[in-house]
Amino acid sequence: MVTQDELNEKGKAAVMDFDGDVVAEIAEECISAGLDPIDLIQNGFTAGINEVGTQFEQGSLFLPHIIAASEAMSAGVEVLTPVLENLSAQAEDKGTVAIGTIEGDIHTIGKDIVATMLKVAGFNVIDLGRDVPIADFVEVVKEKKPAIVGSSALMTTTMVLQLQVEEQLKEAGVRDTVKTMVGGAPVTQDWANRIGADIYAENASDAVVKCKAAFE
Ligand code: HCB
Repeated sequence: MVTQDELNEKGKAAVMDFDGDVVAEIAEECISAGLDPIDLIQNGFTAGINEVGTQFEQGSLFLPHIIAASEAMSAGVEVLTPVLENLSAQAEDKGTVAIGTIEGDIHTIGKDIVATMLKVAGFNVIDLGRDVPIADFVEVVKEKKPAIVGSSALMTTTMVLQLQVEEQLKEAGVRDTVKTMVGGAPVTQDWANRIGADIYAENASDAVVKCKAAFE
């Protein structure tokens, strides 16, 4: 019987091989072996895509490789999503979180994982999508009154727009009605402190823990 660590290693390798069919098979294996899909996403698939990102940065891989790796990862996440949604149906209602990838940024994988994990934990999630105009973050706070509004930024160039979310919420007079959460690879606790965001989440598990704490 395969162990979680072995499966995670296989998942990482398959993402790095850009092989969506094998990634999907590994996801199926996870379900049939009764292993943890969240562990596989975080410590298998995500580890693989981060390694591809590192090799891209070092110049040994190129953009088509990143596209292929993200498609391979998505094939696995797609297989695991119904299992995760089933878990979310069993969780008690914890309140509403709106989340989106910020204006100018089309990276969705991390935001989608955070959204799925929050659903699994019992939050009602409003997914704003990607490349979300700052005005839409403000609008959703006014209209839907979520307890938390989260933004995801994967680039140093788009991360700066998280400050705009803070400022435009203040200008609209609704900053005090909501907690803000920021995340994404270049985002840090220090950045969150500097812009006045309430929550910094390093990864999806951290987002769940901190969103739960915000409701207590
Ligand atoms: Co993209 N890309 N990319 N990319 N990409 C990065 C982000 C670079 C760092 C790669 C590099 O240079 N080393 C880089 C950004 C550099 C910078 O900071 N300036 C980069 C670049 C430059 C670009 C393009 C401009 C490339 C080009 O066209 N020349 C272009 C961007 C266009 C645009 O957005 N306008 C681009 C495109 C792409 C895709 C489309 C090929 C693909 C995205 C596919 C998709 O998302 N549907 C992609 C990918 C996959 C990456 C890397 C390799 C991986 C990102 C990822 O999915 N990680 C990334 C390198 C890297 O980050 N290491 C690279 C896995 C997820 C699970 O991690 O950090 O997103 P995560 O999310 C975590 C965590 O941060 C937290 O929880 C998540 C789950 O644990 N979290 C939150 C995330 N959001 C949160 C929000 C919250 O409120 C709370 C917590």
